[in-house]
Amino acid sequence: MNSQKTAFINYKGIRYPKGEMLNRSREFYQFLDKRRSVREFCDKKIPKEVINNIVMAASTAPSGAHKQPWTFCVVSDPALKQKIREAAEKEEYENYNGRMSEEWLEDLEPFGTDWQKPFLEIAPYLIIVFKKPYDLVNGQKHKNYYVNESVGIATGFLLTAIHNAGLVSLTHTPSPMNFLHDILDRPENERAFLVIPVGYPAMNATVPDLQRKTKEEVVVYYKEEKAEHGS
Ligand code: IYR
Repeated sequence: MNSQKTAFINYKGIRYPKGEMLNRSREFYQFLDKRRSVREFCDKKIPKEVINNIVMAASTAPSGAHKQPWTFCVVSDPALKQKIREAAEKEEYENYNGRMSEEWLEDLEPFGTDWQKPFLEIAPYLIIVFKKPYDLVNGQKHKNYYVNESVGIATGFLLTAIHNAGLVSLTHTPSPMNFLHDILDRPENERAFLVIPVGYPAMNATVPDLQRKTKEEVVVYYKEEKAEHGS
């Protein structure tokens, strides 16, 4: 067994006075509430350093046993984007013409999606998130833990970082997406998880007029038996 001891270092977190805490929590909620998934991008360039910061922000996510079981593949090459679009549309054509159930197609109607995915070429960057069910160290397999949860959280951080930079994104799920493994020449221990086009919205971009669930619909508070002491 390879049991290495990790040293513990002091950590105080970042503290705010109560009023500031309240303001920050409200403002952050209001800020995140402005995020929308966007399907119409413009091709305006974005500095690579911004993308790098966004990806590294995602990689700060917690993960099972701190294995960080993810790889973020960043694609801006037009030829590669075209290849990805063509392969994705081939799968999506099949999905929209027989592979998806009537109920699913009906559920998607409000979003106006179809098999065509022009955003895969128009957005200046595609970030393809890969998950790693196991690590390969000198040809040996080392299992990772809670991989979907970990990579899901990292993707949440990624979307938040994109929004924070004043950019927009889409969580795109061509299905099946194993074609990405081959096109991007990934190692055997990686599986495509999500495709995330990143950019500015198109000049006349629109999004569906959706409502988010209310507090009553998403939160359950449990009454305290006794008043809390010393808080
Ligand atoms: N992957 C398809 C279908 C699709 C599925 C869901 I669930 C969505 O929320 C949106 C689309 C596509 O990308 O069109």
